Amino acid sequence: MKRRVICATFGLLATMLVLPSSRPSYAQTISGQGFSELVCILGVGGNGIYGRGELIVTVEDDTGSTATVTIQHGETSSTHTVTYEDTDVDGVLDCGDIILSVSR
Ligand SMILES: [Ca+2]
Repeated sequence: MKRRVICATFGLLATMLVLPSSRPSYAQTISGQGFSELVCILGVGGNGIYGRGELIVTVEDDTGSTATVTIQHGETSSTHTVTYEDTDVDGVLDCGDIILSVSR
C-alpha cells in the first residue's frame, strides 16, 4: 500500500512537471480517476484543506454525494463540482469513494 502511494505520488508529480505551460494546468484537466487518486494520496476526508508540497486541495459543501473542490497547484487553481458514490456510506468524500463526475 505504501509503495503504491509513493508510486502514485511520483506519477502525479511527473504528470505535473511534463505538462507544457500553454496547456491547462493539471488541476484544470483532472479526470475522475486522477481525482480519485488525489483523494487517497492527500487523505481527503470531507470538508477541509489537504495538501502536500505545492498541491493543495480544499473541500467545501460536502453533502455525501456532491462536493465543491478547489485544487491549487503552485500559483494556478481551479474549482470543480465533484459528484461521487459514497461507497463506505460515511457521508463524506474520502479514499475509496467512486468519483462519478468532475466539472470543468
Ligand atoms: Ca465516503
